[in-house]
Amino acid sequence: MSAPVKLVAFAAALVALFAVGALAGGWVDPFNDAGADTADAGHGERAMPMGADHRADGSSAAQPQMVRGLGIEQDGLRLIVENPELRRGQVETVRFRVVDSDGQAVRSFDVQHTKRMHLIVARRDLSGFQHLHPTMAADGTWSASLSLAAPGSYRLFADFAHDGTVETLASDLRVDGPADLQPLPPAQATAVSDGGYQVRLQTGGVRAGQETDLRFAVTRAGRAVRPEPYLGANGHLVALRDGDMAFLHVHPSEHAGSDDVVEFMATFPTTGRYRLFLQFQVGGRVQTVAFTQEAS
Ligand SMILES: [Cu+2]
Repeated sequence: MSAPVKLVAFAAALVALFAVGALAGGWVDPFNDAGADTADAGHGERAMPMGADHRADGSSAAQPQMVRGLGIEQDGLRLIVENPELRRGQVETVRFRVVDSDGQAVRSFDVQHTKRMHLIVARRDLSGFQHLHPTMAADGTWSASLSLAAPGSYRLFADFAHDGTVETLASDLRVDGPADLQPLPPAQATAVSDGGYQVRLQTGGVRAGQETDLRFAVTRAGRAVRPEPYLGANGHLVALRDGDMAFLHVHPSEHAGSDDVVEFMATFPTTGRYRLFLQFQVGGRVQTVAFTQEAS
């Protein structure tokens, strides 16, 4: 072996050792091409494109985010609502877009629960829940018809997945006028949906920070009702925290669909009160029913 070839081999061995060490230490920087400039490895500027490192970091983190929807920005994505002032009782078109860190409208969204965008609206007192599926124009602007019957401050949640990461961004909507704000209803095991179905919530007591099984049984006139498929499951659940409207991560239970019970898993991050909005479909019509849930 000539001297230069030996040197190259030595350098390559060093690079390999470095890579093994980095892997063993659980630290891998995919943007630092170790072969390109070994003298500089680990020093100087390292280009870390916004968002690109998120999944690598997120998957090694202890937990997926337990709450989302507390702000207009997350992971370099920002929600812009074009017309946050709506007139009371009027059917209006609410328009919004999601922009990246360069201010460019995002136009590629992943399908999540059969849709590319889920739009959730609720008043600050956790009343007036709506769940809509807006349509996107070619320029990335989403629009949906929305009517808010009562004055007050509302939260608009854009719930979507982009590049494999689920995001919930939220911004305020306002309807001018004297708001008749409602206290949060007390926790009760049964509630009636807007279409007259009786729903019973079964939990074995909810402890903050522990994953909880939420089982909903639907009946009509005393007979069990099996909901139809809705958004790729047998029901859809949104859970909002009283106080800051944090949007909880909820997912259907693994044994969902095994019987007439609509079942979800959720972790309530803190003690306090939450409002659960369950939607299910019967006879082609979506039913909405709400529960107050306390976590201790
Ligand atoms: Cu939806």
